[in-house]
Amino acid sequence: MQSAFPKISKIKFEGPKSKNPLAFKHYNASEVVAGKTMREHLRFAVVYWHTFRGTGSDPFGSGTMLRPWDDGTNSVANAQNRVRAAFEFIEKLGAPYYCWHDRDVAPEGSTLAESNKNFDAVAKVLKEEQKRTGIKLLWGTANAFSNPRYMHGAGTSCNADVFAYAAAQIKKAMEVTHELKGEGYTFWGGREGYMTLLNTDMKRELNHLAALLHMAVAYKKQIGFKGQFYIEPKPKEPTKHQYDSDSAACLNFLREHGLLPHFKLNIETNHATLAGHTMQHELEVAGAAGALGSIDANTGDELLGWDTDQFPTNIYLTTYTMLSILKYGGIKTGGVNFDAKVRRESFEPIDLFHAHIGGMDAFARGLKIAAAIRKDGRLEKFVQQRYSSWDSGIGAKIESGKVGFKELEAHILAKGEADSNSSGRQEFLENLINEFI
Ligand code: XUL
Ligand code: CO
Repeated sequence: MQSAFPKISKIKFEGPKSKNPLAFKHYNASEVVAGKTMREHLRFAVVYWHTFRGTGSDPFGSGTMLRPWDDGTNSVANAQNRVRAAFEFIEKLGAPYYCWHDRDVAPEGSTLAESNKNFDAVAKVLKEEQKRTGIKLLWGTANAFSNPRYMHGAGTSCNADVFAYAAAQIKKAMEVTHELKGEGYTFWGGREGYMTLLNTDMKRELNHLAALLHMAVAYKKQIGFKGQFYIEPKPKEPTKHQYDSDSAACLNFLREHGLLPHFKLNIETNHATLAGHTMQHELEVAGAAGALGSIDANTGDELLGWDTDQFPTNIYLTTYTMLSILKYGGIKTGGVNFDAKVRRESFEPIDLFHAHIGGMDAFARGLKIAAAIRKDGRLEKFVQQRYSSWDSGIGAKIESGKVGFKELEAHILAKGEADSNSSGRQEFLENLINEFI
Protein backbone atom coordinates (compact mmCIF):
# COMPACT_ATOMS: atom_id res chain seq x y z
CA MET A 1 0.00 0.00 0.00
CA GLN A 2 1.13 3.55 -0.75
CA SER A 3 1.88 5.83 2.15
CA ALA A 4 -1.27 7.53 3.44
CA PHE A 5 0.69 10.51 4.77
CA PRO A 6 3.61 10.75 2.32
CA LYS A 7 4.58 14.30 3.19
CA ILE A 8 4.69 13.78 6.93
CA SER A 9 7.56 12.18 8.77
CA LYS A 10 7.79 11.07 12.38
CA ILE A 11 6.70 13.85 14.74
CA LYS A 12 9.62 14.90 16.92
CA PHE A 13 9.99 16.88 20.11
CA GLU A 14 11.55 20.25 19.25
CA GLY A 15 10.88 22.17 22.48
CA PRO A 16 8.79 25.22 23.34
CA LYS A 17 10.65 27.58 20.99
CA SER A 18 9.88 25.55 17.87
CA LYS A 19 7.53 27.11 15.32
CA ASN A 20 7.09 23.82 13.47
CA PRO A 21 3.38 22.89 13.53
CA LEU A 22 4.36 19.25 13.04
CA ALA A 23 6.56 19.02 16.14
CA PHE A 24 5.91 18.59 19.84
CA LYS A 25 6.69 21.65 21.92
CA HIS A 26 6.08 19.99 25.30
CA TYR A 27 5.48 16.27 24.87
CA ASN A 28 8.90 14.71 25.17
CA ALA A 29 8.12 11.00 25.55
CA SER A 30 11.35 10.06 27.34
CA GLU A 31 11.50 13.08 29.67
CA VAL A 32 11.07 12.17 33.31
CA VAL A 33 8.46 14.10 35.30
CA ALA A 34 7.72 13.16 38.93
CA GLY A 35 9.55 9.86 38.69
CA LYS A 36 8.16 8.51 35.41
CA THR A 37 8.59 9.33 31.74
CA MET A 38 5.86 11.34 30.04
CA ARG A 39 5.15 8.30 27.91
CA GLU A 40 4.50 6.21 31.02
CA HIS A 41 2.40 8.89 32.72
CA LEU A 42 0.18 9.77 29.78
CA ARG A 43 -0.21 6.51 27.82
CA PHE A 44 -1.75 8.35 24.86
CA ALA A 45 -4.25 6.52 22.68
CA VAL A 46 -5.76 7.37 19.29
CA VAL A 47 -9.40 6.44 18.69
CA TYR A 48 -10.29 4.58 15.56
CA TRP A 49 -13.86 5.83 15.34
CA HIS A 50 -13.39 9.59 15.04
CA THR A 51 -9.94 9.58 13.51
CA PHE A 52 -10.43 6.91 10.84
CA ARG A 53 -14.19 6.63 10.49
CA GLY A 54 -15.31 10.19 11.15
CA THR A 55 -16.81 11.66 8.00
CA GLY A 56 -17.53 15.18 9.20
CA SER A 57 -21.24 14.78 8.64
CA ASP A 58 -23.66 16.60 10.93
CA PRO A 59 -27.47 16.78 11.09
CA PHE A 60 -27.38 19.54 8.45
CA GLY A 61 -24.92 18.20 5.95
CA SER A 62 -22.97 15.24 4.66
CA GLY A 63 -19.35 14.29 5.14
CA THR A 64 -16.49 16.63 4.31
CA MET A 65 -13.38 14.64 5.21
CA LEU A 66 -10.71 14.04 2.60
CA ARG A 67 -9.25 10.58 3.24
CA PRO A 68 -7.35 9.57 0.09
CA TRP A 69 -6.50 6.08 1.40
CA ASP A 70 -10.18 5.20 1.84
CA ASP A 71 -12.12 4.08 -1.25
CA GLY A 72 -15.42 4.89 0.46
CA THR A 73 -16.77 1.34 0.16
CA ASN A 74 -17.83 -0.96 2.94
CA SER A 75 -15.55 -3.75 1.77
CA VAL A 76 -13.26 -5.81 3.97
CA ALA A 77 -10.34 -4.94 1.68
CA ASN A 78 -10.95 -1.24 2.25
CA ALA A 79 -11.18 -1.85 6.00
CA GLN A 80 -7.85 -3.68 5.90
CA ASN A 81 -6.21 -0.87 3.93
CA ARG A 82 -7.56 1.62 6.41
CA VAL A 83 -5.83 -0.29 9.22
CA ARG A 84 -2.50 0.25 7.47
CA ALA A 85 -3.20 3.97 7.08
CA ALA A 86 -4.23 4.16 10.74
CA PHE A 87 -1.04 2.52 11.95
CA GLU A 88 1.07 4.76 9.74
CA PHE A 89 -0.63 7.74 11.41
CA ILE A 90 -0.32 6.42 14.98
CA GLU A 91 3.30 5.43 14.40
CA LYS A 92 4.24 8.83 12.95
CA LEU A 93 2.48 10.52 15.84
CA GLY A 94 4.27 8.34 18.39
CA ALA A 95 1.20 7.39 20.42
CA PRO A 96 1.73 4.04 22.16
CA TYR A 97 -1.94 2.94 22.10
CA TYR A 98 -5.17 2.94 20.12
CA CYS A 99 -8.81 1.98 20.82
CA TRP A 100 -11.67 0.71 18.67
CA HIS A 101 -15.30 -0.34 18.48
CA ASP A 102 -15.82 -3.61 16.59
CA ARG A 103 -17.82 -1.84 13.88
CA ASP A 104 -15.21 0.90 13.36
CA VAL A 105 -12.57 -1.51 12.27
CA ALA A 106 -14.65 -3.99 10.26
CA PRO A 107 -17.88 -3.70 8.28
CA GLU A 108 -21.05 -5.14 9.75
CA GLY A 109 -22.40 -8.02 7.64
CA SER A 110 -25.98 -9.07 7.04
CA THR A 111 -25.76 -11.73 9.77
CA LEU A 112 -23.79 -11.97 13.00
CA ALA A 113 -21.73 -14.79 11.48
CA GLU A 114 -20.79 -12.60 8.53
CA SER A 115 -19.93 -9.66 10.82
CA ASN A 116 -17.70 -11.93 12.91
CA LYS A 117 -15.97 -13.20 9.77
CA ASN A 118 -15.30 -9.64 8.60
CA PHE A 119 -14.05 -8.73 12.04
CA ASP A 120 -11.61 -11.67 12.08
CA ALA A 121 -10.29 -10.72 8.64
CA VAL A 122 -9.55 -7.16 9.79
CA ALA A 123 -8.28 -8.25 13.22
CA LYS A 124 -5.64 -10.27 11.40
CA VAL A 125 -4.27 -7.05 9.88
CA LEU A 126 -4.60 -5.20 13.20
CA LYS A 127 -2.47 -7.92 14.76
CA GLU A 128 0.15 -7.69 12.01
CA GLU A 129 0.33 -3.92 12.32
CA GLN A 130 0.51 -4.05 16.12
CA LYS A 131 3.41 -6.46 15.77
CA ARG A 132 5.15 -4.36 13.11
CA THR A 133 4.88 -1.09 15.03
CA GLY A 134 4.70 -2.07 18.72
CA ILE A 135 1.51 -0.01 19.05
CA LYS A 136 -0.83 -1.63 21.57
CA LEU A 137 -4.57 -1.84 22.04
CA LEU A 138 -5.56 0.17 25.13
CA TRP A 139 -9.14 -1.09 25.02
CA GLY A 140 -11.70 -2.53 22.69
CA THR A 141 -15.46 -2.11 22.78
CA ALA A 142 -18.59 -3.16 20.93
CA ASN A 143 -20.76 -0.67 19.12
CA ALA A 144 -24.17 -1.70 20.45
CA PHE A 145 -25.90 1.54 19.57
CA SER A 146 -25.59 2.41 15.85
CA ASN A 147 -27.52 -0.44 14.24
CA PRO A 148 -31.31 0.21 14.15
CA ARG A 149 -31.88 -3.02 16.11
CA TYR A 150 -30.56 -1.15 19.16
CA MET A 151 -33.19 1.60 18.93
CA HIS A 152 -34.59 0.69 22.38
CA GLY A 153 -31.18 -0.06 23.88
CA ALA A 154 -28.91 -3.10 23.96
CA GLY A 155 -28.67 -4.49 27.49
CA THR A 156 -31.73 -2.42 28.39
CA SER A 157 -33.83 -3.19 25.31
CA CYS A 158 -37.45 -4.22 25.82
CA ASN A 159 -36.72 -6.88 23.17
CA ALA A 160 -35.01 -9.94 24.70
CA ASP A 161 -33.61 -11.00 21.32
CA VAL A 162 -31.84 -7.65 21.03
CA PHE A 163 -30.29 -8.26 24.46
CA ALA A 164 -29.09 -11.64 23.18
CA TYR A 165 -27.65 -10.02 20.05
CA ALA A 166 -25.77 -7.47 22.15
CA ALA A 167 -24.39 -10.23 24.36
CA ALA A 168 -23.18 -12.15 21.31
CA GLN A 169 -21.60 -9.02 19.85
CA ILE A 170 -19.85 -8.15 23.12
CA LYS A 171 -18.64 -11.74 23.44
CA LYS A 172 -16.94 -11.49 20.06
CA ALA A 173 -15.49 -8.03 20.77
CA MET A 174 -14.03 -9.34 24.03
CA GLU A 175 -12.50 -12.31 22.21
CA VAL A 176 -10.86 -10.07 19.61
CA THR A 177 -9.66 -7.66 22.32
CA HIS A 178 -8.10 -10.64 24.10
CA GLU A 179 -6.56 -11.95 20.88
CA LEU A 180 -4.98 -8.54 20.24
CA LYS A 181 -3.68 -8.42 23.81
CA GLY A 182 -5.89 -5.45 24.64
CA GLU A 183 -5.18 -3.99 28.07
CA GLY A 184 -8.83 -3.21 28.77
CA TYR A 185 -12.40 -3.38 27.57
CA THR A 186 -14.91 -0.53 27.80
CA PHE A 187 -18.67 -0.45 28.16
CA TRP A 188 -20.31 2.77 27.09
CA GLY A 189 -24.07 2.43 27.28
CA GLY A 190 -24.78 4.09 23.94
CA ARG A 191 -28.55 3.68 24.15
CA GLU A 192 -28.83 2.30 27.67
CA GLY A 193 -31.35 4.82 28.88
CA TYR A 194 -34.76 6.12 27.96
CA MET A 195 -36.48 8.76 25.84
CA THR A 196 -39.70 8.69 27.88
CA LEU A 197 -40.63 7.07 31.18
CA LEU A 198 -44.13 6.49 29.81
CA ASN A 199 -42.94 3.35 28.03
CA THR A 200 -40.10 2.37 30.35
CA ASP A 201 -39.78 -0.19 33.13
CA MET A 202 -36.64 1.31 34.63
CA LYS A 203 -36.09 -1.27 37.36
CA ARG A 204 -36.31 -4.13 34.89
CA GLU A 205 -33.97 -2.40 32.41
CA LEU A 206 -31.36 -1.74 35.11
CA ASN A 207 -31.50 -5.35 36.27
CA HIS A 208 -30.99 -6.48 32.68
CA LEU A 209 -28.01 -4.18 32.24
CA ALA A 210 -26.46 -5.61 35.40
CA ALA A 211 -27.13 -9.14 34.14
CA LEU A 212 -25.33 -8.34 30.88
CA LEU A 213 -22.30 -7.01 32.75
CA HIS A 214 -22.26 -10.05 35.05
CA MET A 215 -22.24 -12.27 31.96
CA ALA A 216 -19.28 -10.29 30.63
CA VAL A 217 -17.43 -10.72 33.93
CA ALA A 218 -18.08 -14.48 33.82
CA TYR A 219 -16.99 -14.74 30.19
CA LYS A 220 -13.84 -12.75 30.88
CA LYS A 221 -12.89 -15.39 33.43
CA GLN A 222 -13.76 -18.22 31.03
CA ILE A 223 -11.46 -16.97 28.30
CA GLY A 224 -8.73 -15.85 30.69
CA PHE A 225 -8.85 -12.19 29.64
CA LYS A 226 -6.95 -10.22 32.28
CA GLY A 227 -7.59 -6.69 30.97
CA GLN A 228 -9.41 -4.06 33.01
CA PHE A 229 -13.15 -3.52 32.47
CA TYR A 230 -14.29 0.10 32.29
CA ILE A 231 -17.69 1.70 32.33
CA GLU A 232 -17.90 5.15 30.71
CA PRO A 233 -20.35 7.64 32.22
CA LYS A 234 -22.43 9.94 30.00
CA PRO A 235 -25.67 11.65 31.06
CA LYS A 236 -27.54 12.08 27.77
CA GLU A 237 -27.17 11.91 24.00
CA PRO A 238 -28.38 9.85 22.27
CA THR A 239 -31.05 9.18 24.91
CA LYS A 240 -32.63 11.84 27.10
CA HIS A 241 -31.35 10.03 30.17
CA GLN A 242 -28.54 7.50 30.11
CA TYR A 243 -28.42 5.16 33.11
CA ASP A 244 -24.63 5.55 33.38
CA SER A 245 -25.10 9.30 33.76
CA ASP A 246 -22.06 10.30 35.79
CA SER A 247 -19.35 8.82 38.01
CA ALA A 248 -21.55 8.75 41.11
CA ALA A 249 -24.46 7.08 39.28
CA CYS A 250 -22.13 4.48 37.74
CA LEU A 251 -20.51 3.69 41.07
CA ASN A 252 -23.89 3.33 42.73
CA PHE A 253 -25.13 1.02 39.97
CA LEU A 254 -21.99 -1.10 40.09
CA ARG A 255 -22.12 -1.32 43.89
CA GLU A 256 -25.84 -2.15 43.99
CA HIS A 257 -25.35 -5.01 41.59
CA GLY A 258 -22.13 -6.43 43.06
CA LEU A 259 -20.08 -5.36 40.05
CA LEU A 260 -17.77 -2.78 41.62
CA PRO A 261 -14.77 -5.12 42.10
CA HIS A 262 -14.76 -5.84 38.36
CA PHE A 263 -14.96 -2.32 36.92
CA LYS A 264 -13.20 0.99 36.93
CA LEU A 265 -14.46 4.17 35.28
CA ASN A 266 -13.38 5.68 31.99
CA ILE A 267 -14.08 9.37 32.48
CA GLU A 268 -14.67 11.63 29.48
CA THR A 269 -14.39 15.42 29.73
CA ASN A 270 -17.29 16.35 27.47
CA HIS A 271 -19.51 13.81 29.23
CA ALA A 272 -18.61 15.36 32.58
CA THR A 273 -19.65 18.80 31.40
CA LEU A 274 -22.87 17.46 29.83
CA ALA A 275 -23.63 16.07 33.30
CA GLY A 276 -23.20 19.54 34.76
CA HIS A 277 -19.87 18.67 36.37
CA THR A 278 -16.26 19.49 35.74
CA MET A 279 -13.84 16.80 34.58
CA GLN A 280 -12.03 17.20 37.88
CA HIS A 281 -15.22 16.57 39.84
CA GLU A 282 -15.78 13.31 37.97
CA LEU A 283 -12.16 12.24 38.48
CA GLU A 284 -12.36 12.99 42.20
CA VAL A 285 -15.58 10.99 42.61
CA ALA A 286 -13.99 8.03 40.82
CA GLY A 287 -10.62 8.45 42.55
CA ALA A 288 -12.14 8.58 46.04
CA ALA A 289 -13.87 5.25 45.32
CA GLY A 290 -10.65 3.67 44.03
CA ALA A 291 -12.26 3.42 40.59
CA LEU A 292 -10.29 5.89 38.48
CA GLY A 293 -9.34 3.80 35.48
CA SER A 294 -8.82 5.74 32.28
CA ILE A 295 -9.82 8.98 30.59
CA ASP A 296 -11.36 9.92 27.28
CA ALA A 297 -9.63 13.22 26.66
CA ASN A 298 -11.57 15.86 24.79
CA THR A 299 -13.51 19.01 25.54
CA GLY A 300 -16.88 20.54 24.77
CA ASP A 301 -17.65 24.05 23.66
CA GLU A 302 -18.90 26.46 26.32
CA LEU A 303 -21.57 27.78 24.01
CA LEU A 304 -22.78 24.48 22.60
CA GLY A 305 -24.72 22.11 24.80
CA TRP A 306 -23.85 18.83 23.13
CA ASP A 307 -21.02 16.33 22.84
CA THR A 308 -18.79 18.25 20.43
CA ASP A 309 -15.76 16.02 21.22
CA GLN A 310 -13.12 18.65 20.50
CA PHE A 311 -9.42 18.16 21.04
CA PRO A 312 -8.32 19.47 24.44
CA THR A 313 -6.10 22.56 24.28
CA ASN A 314 -7.05 24.32 27.50
CA ILE A 315 -4.08 24.24 29.89
CA TYR A 316 -6.27 24.78 32.97
CA LEU A 317 -8.32 21.75 32.00
CA THR A 318 -5.27 19.51 31.51
CA THR A 319 -3.64 20.86 34.68
CA TYR A 320 -6.68 20.13 36.86
CA THR A 321 -7.10 16.75 35.18
CA MET A 322 -3.49 15.82 35.86
CA LEU A 323 -3.62 17.17 39.43
CA SER A 324 -6.41 14.71 40.24
CA ILE A 325 -4.80 11.87 38.33
CA LEU A 326 -1.45 12.34 40.11
CA LYS A 327 -3.22 12.65 43.44
CA TYR A 328 -4.72 9.19 42.98
CA GLY A 329 -1.40 7.62 42.03
CA GLY A 330 -1.41 8.17 38.26
CA ILE A 331 -2.96 6.23 35.42
CA LYS A 332 -2.36 2.51 35.84
CA THR A 333 -4.19 0.28 33.37
CA GLY A 334 -5.79 3.09 31.37
CA GLY A 335 -4.52 5.96 29.29
CA VAL A 336 -5.23 9.41 27.90
CA ASN A 337 -7.45 8.39 25.01
CA PHE A 338 -8.30 11.14 22.52
CA ASP A 339 -12.00 10.53 22.04
CA ALA A 340 -12.03 13.68 19.95
CA LYS A 341 -12.70 14.65 16.38
CA VAL A 342 -11.41 17.36 14.10
CA ARG A 343 -13.97 19.96 13.10
CA ARG A 344 -16.00 19.40 9.96
CA GLU A 345 -14.15 22.31 8.38
CA SER A 346 -10.74 20.76 9.18
CA PHE A 347 -11.08 18.19 6.45
CA GLU A 348 -7.48 17.53 5.36
CA PRO A 349 -5.40 14.60 6.68
CA ILE A 350 -2.81 16.99 8.11
CA ASP A 351 -5.48 18.36 10.47
CA LEU A 352 -5.44 14.99 12.25
CA PHE A 353 -1.78 15.60 13.10
CA HIS A 354 -2.33 19.17 14.28
CA ALA A 355 -5.21 18.01 16.48
CA HIS A 356 -3.35 15.17 18.16
CA ILE A 357 -0.09 17.09 18.54
CA GLY A 358 -2.02 19.92 20.22
CA GLY A 359 -3.81 17.52 22.57
CA MET A 360 -0.60 15.71 23.49
CA ASP A 361 1.25 18.97 24.12
CA ALA A 362 -1.64 20.31 26.22
CA PHE A 363 -1.51 17.17 28.38
CA ALA A 364 2.28 17.28 28.63
CA ARG A 365 2.01 20.85 29.91
CA GLY A 366 -0.79 19.88 32.29
CA LEU A 367 1.37 17.06 33.61
CA LYS A 368 4.44 19.26 34.09
CA ILE A 369 2.42 22.02 35.76
CA ALA A 370 0.55 19.61 38.04
CA ALA A 371 3.82 17.94 39.03
CA ALA A 372 5.36 21.36 39.81
CA ILE A 373 2.34 22.35 41.94
CA ARG A 374 2.63 19.09 43.86
CA LYS A 375 6.38 19.51 44.31
CA ASP A 376 5.90 23.06 45.56
CA GLY A 377 3.54 21.63 48.19
CA ARG A 378 1.74 24.84 49.18
CA LEU A 379 -1.60 23.74 47.76
CA GLU A 380 -1.47 20.35 49.46
CA LYS A 381 -0.31 21.91 52.72
CA PHE A 382 -3.16 24.40 52.62
CA VAL A 383 -5.72 21.62 52.26
CA GLN A 384 -4.10 19.58 55.04
CA GLN A 385 -4.14 22.61 57.31
CA ARG A 386 -7.76 23.35 56.44
CA TYR A 387 -8.77 19.98 57.88
CA SER A 388 -6.36 20.01 60.84
CA SER A 389 -9.21 20.15 63.39
CA TRP A 390 -9.78 16.50 62.46
CA ASP A 391 -6.22 15.41 63.27
CA SER A 392 -6.57 15.50 67.04
CA GLY A 393 -9.09 16.25 69.79
CA ILE A 394 -12.78 15.94 68.99
CA GLY A 395 -12.19 15.63 65.21
CA ALA A 396 -9.98 12.56 65.65
CA LYS A 397 -12.54 11.05 68.03
CA ILE A 398 -15.33 11.51 65.43
CA GLU A 399 -13.22 10.04 62.65
CA SER A 400 -12.33 7.00 64.70
CA GLY A 401 -15.99 6.43 65.58
CA LYS A 402 -15.41 6.83 69.31
CA VAL A 403 -18.13 9.40 69.96
CA GLY A 404 -21.83 9.84 69.22
CA PHE A 405 -24.45 12.57 69.54
CA LYS A 406 -24.35 12.58 73.35
CA GLU A 407 -20.58 13.10 73.57
CA LEU A 408 -20.69 15.77 70.87
CA GLU A 409 -23.46 17.59 72.69
CA ALA A 410 -21.39 17.48 75.89
CA HIS A 411 -18.36 18.77 73.95
CA ILE A 412 -20.22 21.81 72.62
CA LEU A 413 -22.12 22.48 75.87
CA ALA A 414 -18.75 22.65 77.64
CA LYS A 415 -17.29 25.05 75.05
CA GLY A 416 -20.39 27.17 74.51
CA GLU A 417 -19.54 27.83 70.82
CA ALA A 418 -17.55 26.10 68.07
CA ASP A 419 -13.96 27.20 67.42
CA SER A 420 -13.87 29.99 64.85
CA ASN A 421 -13.65 29.26 61.11
CA SER A 422 -10.72 30.10 58.81
CA SER A 423 -11.00 31.61 55.35
CA GLY A 424 -11.34 29.22 52.41
CA ARG A 425 -8.89 31.47 50.48
CA GLN A 426 -10.25 30.52 47.05
CA GLU A 427 -8.82 33.62 45.36
CA PHE A 428 -5.42 33.11 47.00
CA LEU A 429 -5.39 29.51 45.75
CA GLU A 430 -6.48 30.49 42.22
CA ASN A 431 -3.59 32.95 42.15
CA LEU A 432 -1.27 30.22 43.38
CA ILE A 433 -2.31 27.98 40.46
CA ASN A 434 -1.67 30.86 38.07
CA GLU A 435 1.91 31.12 39.34
CA PHE A 436 2.51 27.79 37.61
CA ILE A 437 0.57 28.23 34.37
C1 XUL B 1 -19.63 8.46 22.95
C2 XUL B 1 -18.34 7.96 23.42
C3 XUL B 1 -17.95 6.62 22.90
C4 XUL B 1 -17.21 5.77 23.87
C5 XUL B 1 -16.94 4.39 23.40
O1 XUL B 1 -19.96 9.71 23.43
O2 XUL B 1 -17.64 8.62 24.14
O3 XUL B 1 -17.23 6.79 21.75
O4 XUL B 1 -16.00 6.34 24.24
O5 XUL B 1 -18.08 3.72 23.01
CO1 CO C 1 -15.76 8.24 24.97
